[in-house]
Amino acid sequence: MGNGALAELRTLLGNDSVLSADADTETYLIDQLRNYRGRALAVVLPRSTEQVVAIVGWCREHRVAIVPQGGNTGYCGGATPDESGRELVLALQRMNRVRAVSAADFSMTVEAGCVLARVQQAAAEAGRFFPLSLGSQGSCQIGGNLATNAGGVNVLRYGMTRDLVLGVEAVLPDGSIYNGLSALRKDNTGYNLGSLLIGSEGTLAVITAATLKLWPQMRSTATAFVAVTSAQAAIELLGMLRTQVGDRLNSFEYLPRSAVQLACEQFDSLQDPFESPYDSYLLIEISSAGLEDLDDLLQTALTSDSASELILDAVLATSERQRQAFWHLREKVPEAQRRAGGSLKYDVSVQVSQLPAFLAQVSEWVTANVPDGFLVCYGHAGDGNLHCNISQRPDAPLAGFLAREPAIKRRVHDMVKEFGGSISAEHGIGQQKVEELERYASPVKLELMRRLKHTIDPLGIMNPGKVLRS
Ligand code: FAD
Ligand code: 2HG
Ligand code: ZN
Repeated sequence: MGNGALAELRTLLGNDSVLSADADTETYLIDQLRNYRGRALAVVLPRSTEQVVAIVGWCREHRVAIVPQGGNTGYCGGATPDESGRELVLALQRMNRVRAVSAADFSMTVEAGCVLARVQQAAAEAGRFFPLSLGSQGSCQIGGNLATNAGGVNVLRYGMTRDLVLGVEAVLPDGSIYNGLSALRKDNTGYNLGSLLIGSEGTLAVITAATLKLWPQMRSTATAFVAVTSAQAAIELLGMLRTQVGDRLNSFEYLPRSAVQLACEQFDSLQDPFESPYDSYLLIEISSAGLEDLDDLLQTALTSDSASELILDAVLATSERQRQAFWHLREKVPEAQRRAGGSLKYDVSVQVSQLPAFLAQVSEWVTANVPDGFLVCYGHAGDGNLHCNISQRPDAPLAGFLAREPAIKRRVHDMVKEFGGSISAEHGIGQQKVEELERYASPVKLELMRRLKHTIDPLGIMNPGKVLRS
């Protein structure tokens, strides 16, 4: 690649939109977990869909691969270029306009580079609610959320990102613009192409904008931190609550003692809600668009005779401050794990009813086979999604712990398979799980995925080596 080609790109986009000096590109070339580091020809920062079209045209002409990047908070290395130095990182941060909010349609259209927290805020300013909520919402972008089909803490009620999207605008590898932006609630005119792009992790197109579904703003909320007798009790309580509070149940998060203890040890600002330690905790939240006494509803549900048998202790948040404290305790767990040393991460799901048996089996296996680590298996229990993570013991050497990763991964993923679960519940495949997908997905699914990829991206310029082997 000669300097002339890069100069052409600068002419197309303007000098300040093409970064190539090491000091300017550094943060784009490494993932947030610091598992992947790549090199790139340059990082480009388009301001409009038309500029994305120009970049894709340039890439086709020069046979340069594109790595789309949002907030770079992904867990699987999907936004990190390879080590060749020949790929182009296309970062969407400057495409951050809220194009329209329609309170009447309960919809909004936003550019891909809008940070998720900004999307939530714009919806709230219009008296509406956008329910996608993740620990990374201050940095991840809506385009990245679509590209990974992100989950988070409200999936139980509202679904994954795919369920929150009405339409997508994207630039395809041939340079054409697919404009599926629309606030229509019903549209059965052929294949749902937007849905195909959601979850495609930058391997089929650059998502440039999306029309999102909005909901009424919540006016009543109740939040409880609950200690339960076991994971089995947690799932029984989930069933009871769903029948008693119905669709008001947003979040049902599971935390084992190891997660609560780790978070409290690593952050002085965090406090254990209880005086005595318990083995298993839940963070439960219900909300309603109406004015209702939800504290009373939740309290009644948690103190019924059948619920009392499952619950050891419970605290209802009596203020917004206490509610935030419960949520901080939950959302600081990933960072606490990072601060505490090495950790191995497995984002898996099983059917909700199988979660206790799965957890028991993983726990037993880790205790018996990973003496230098301990299980910190927490997450979105209401969706059957556990972050089945293993932290390094403080006195264990890091290198030895990490060296065991391939064997640990194989056993954890085999267990997931035996339970009929998924080896990637919400974080995607990226470059991290390409071989795992090949191993566990059905040949029919893989072949269809390869054919779709080849049809849409015959030159293989969209994020090669991610999701599927290039
Ligand atoms: P990036 O990391 O930049 O990119 C992710 C993938 O999407 C890459 O393959 C990239 O090429 C592609 N991509 C990005 N933008 C575009 C675009 N516009 N067009 C095409 N492709 C694109 N995830 C969850 O699902 N649930 C959680 O609860 C959750 N909690 C988290 C908590 C923390 C503290 C952190 C650090 C991460 C968490 N994540 C969670 C993971 C991550 O935030 C999500 O995967 C998020 O959706 C990634 O968005 P991003 O903008 O950072 O994307
Ligand atoms: C969460 O639910 C995120 O907190 C991160 O998905 C999980 O760090 C992890 O393993
Ligand atoms: Zn999660």
